[in-house]
Amino acid sequence: MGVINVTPDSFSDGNRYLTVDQAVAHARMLIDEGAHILDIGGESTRPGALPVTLEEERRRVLPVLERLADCGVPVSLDTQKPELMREAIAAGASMINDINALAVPGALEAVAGASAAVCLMHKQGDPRTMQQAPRYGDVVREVRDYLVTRIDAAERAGIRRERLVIDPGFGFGKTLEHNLALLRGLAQIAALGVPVLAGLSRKSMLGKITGREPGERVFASVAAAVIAAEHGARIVRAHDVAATHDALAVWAAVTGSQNLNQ
Ligand code: 7PJ
Repeated sequence: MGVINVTPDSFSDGNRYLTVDQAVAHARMLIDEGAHILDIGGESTRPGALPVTLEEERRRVLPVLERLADCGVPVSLDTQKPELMREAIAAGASMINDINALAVPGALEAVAGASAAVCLMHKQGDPRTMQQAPRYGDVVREVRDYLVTRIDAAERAGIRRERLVIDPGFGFGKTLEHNLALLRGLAQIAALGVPVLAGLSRKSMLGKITGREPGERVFASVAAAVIAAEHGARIVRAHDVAATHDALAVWAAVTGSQNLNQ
C-alpha cells in the first residue's frame, strides 16, 4: 500500500504533494514502483497534529480520488470523518482506512451499505496527545482484544468480515517498547483470521532505533516491512514503494507466498 499525503503538515513528506496534479503524478509513480493499493490522506495524524475541517479535508482529497478512480489499483482513503467516507466511496474509493476503527458516531453506518473494504486500526488516545504517556498491561493482548470488539461492531452493523482489514496502529499511542512488542507478537493478531495491515514506514520508532530523520529511514522501513510480513502482515503501508516492493518480493520468493507481481 503506497501512501499519498495531501497534507501541508505530514511529518514524513508534508508539503510535497499539495496540488492535485502532483498527488496524481506521485500515485502513478507508486503504481509503477509496484504498489497494489494506494492510500490517500488529507488529515495528518502524526503526534501533535491538529484536526482539519470537513471542508478542507474534502477539498484536499476528493479531486485526487476522482482522478485516481480508474488508475488500475484499489484506492483507499485515510479518513476519520463519516461524511467523507460516504463521499469517497461514491467517488470510487475501494477502501476506507480509519485510524478510529469506525468508532466515531455515524462511521459504521457510513460504510455499512457499501461494498468497500475497511481498515480498523487501534490507537490509544488522540493524535494531539497520544504519545504523552501511553500505558498498557499486555499491549499485544489489549490491542488484539480491542480489534476483536471493533470486528464485532462492524459485523453487527452489517459489514461482512470479508471486507475487513485490521491494524495494530504502530506509533498511535505506543512507546518504542510497545511497538516492538506488537511487531514481535503480530502473529497473535493475524491469528484472528482477518488480514493484517502494518504501517511502520518512516515512523519515529525507526528514528529512535537508528537516530535518523524521517527521509533517511528507508532502510529501516524496509527491514520493518519484511519483519511485519514474516509475522503475518498481509498489507504493508509504505512511502518508499520501490524499495519495499523488492524486499517483499525476495521475502515472498523465499516463503513461497503469492508472487507480488501478480
Ligand atoms: C497509519 C495509517 C498506520 C493505518 C497513518 C504515518 C502516519 N493508517 N495512517 N495504519 N499511519 N491503517 O504515515 O506515519 O499505521 S499516518
